[in-house]
Amino acid sequence: MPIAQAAAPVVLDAVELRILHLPLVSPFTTSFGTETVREVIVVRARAAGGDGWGEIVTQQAPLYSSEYTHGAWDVAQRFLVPALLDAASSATGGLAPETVADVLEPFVGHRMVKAGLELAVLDAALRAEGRPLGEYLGAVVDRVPSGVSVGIQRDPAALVDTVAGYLDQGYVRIKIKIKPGRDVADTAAVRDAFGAIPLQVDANSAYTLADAETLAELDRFDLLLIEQPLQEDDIVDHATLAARLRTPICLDESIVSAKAAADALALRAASVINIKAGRVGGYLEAVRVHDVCRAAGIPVWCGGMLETGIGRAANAALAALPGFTLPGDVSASDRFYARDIVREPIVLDDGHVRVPTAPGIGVEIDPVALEDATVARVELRR
Ligand code: SMG
Ligand code: MG
Repeated sequence: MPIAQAAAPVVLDAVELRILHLPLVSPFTTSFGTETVREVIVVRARAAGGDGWGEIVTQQAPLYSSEYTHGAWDVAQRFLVPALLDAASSATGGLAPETVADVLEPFVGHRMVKAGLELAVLDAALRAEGRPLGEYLGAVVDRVPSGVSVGIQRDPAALVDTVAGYLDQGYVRIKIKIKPGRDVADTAAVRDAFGAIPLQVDANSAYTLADAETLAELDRFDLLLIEQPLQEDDIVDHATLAARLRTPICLDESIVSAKAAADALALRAASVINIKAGRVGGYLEAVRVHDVCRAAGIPVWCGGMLETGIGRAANAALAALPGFTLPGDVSASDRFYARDIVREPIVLDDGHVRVPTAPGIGVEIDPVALEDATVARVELRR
């Protein structure tokens, strides 16, 4: 469903950007590398009716996608924030959150930056109106099932130990990262140790069609899905692979818009879609991806980008939409961080995460935690 009731326009006085460094509780290894500190940008929209918060989910290096933090930092200050401030001045009567994407549209790409800016404006608008983000986006449940994404470990035995810890905490679905040479044995170890738990794997683009035989070996594990086995642009190859595997293919990196989702479905390149607001340019485009998939009968789930409490709260709201029929990577704050930057860290309750009900994203920033994590700060005005 499209957004039922638009939000009121926001007049922006300034936009504050901060680069944060947040240490991870344990290293996170994927097919493209290991992270020990999350480098992320937090956005504060300083609006006449009060502040709004957003998060730009780029990583330190362009390994997951072409976006990266210092590129985001530059393009935001040089192009995107000035355009936003111009469009949202008192002279224009302010800017409705639903038109942020139109204002930023002339600038090609940089979707994670656009998503973070849009969320900050949306949060400011909804807080001023006293409306929770979940209600605004069309949430139909008050809590969402929580899955966890488990990085590649030293060996399959270490992976089994790590997964056991998350199952003890109550996570209802396990996703393990795989890469060539760390796929079949790792998956077999988890299946053997824990039986018929909901299990899926994520390759982060590490394979080519030449690996189809190896990937077909995963069929015997009855996985929920295999996520993004091939490169971002390999839509036709994904369709070829999908025809050869019994395991459903889910696309993550490839789905950068609702149009990309519609195209991938038309080509039968995927039968499940991972939705991340950052990757598609915002929560409003994420709702449109959801709508495309729901109309096509394609299940979706909410992906994660190691968000702080800001993005994590917003993801819980998004994951409460009716098409999100699979558990998402919407885990508790303490999955990644010893200390979150919000006053109400996201917690696990019986394997679920609560959809915030307070206005806007529904969490308050902890100013001391924010300040302690800040390594760079800039404020832009008209
Ligand atoms: O936030 O729980 C989370 C992370 C989930 O695995 C996760 N994200 O490809 O889906 C993915 C990755 C992208 C970030 S990897 C550094
Ligand atoms: Mg992924």
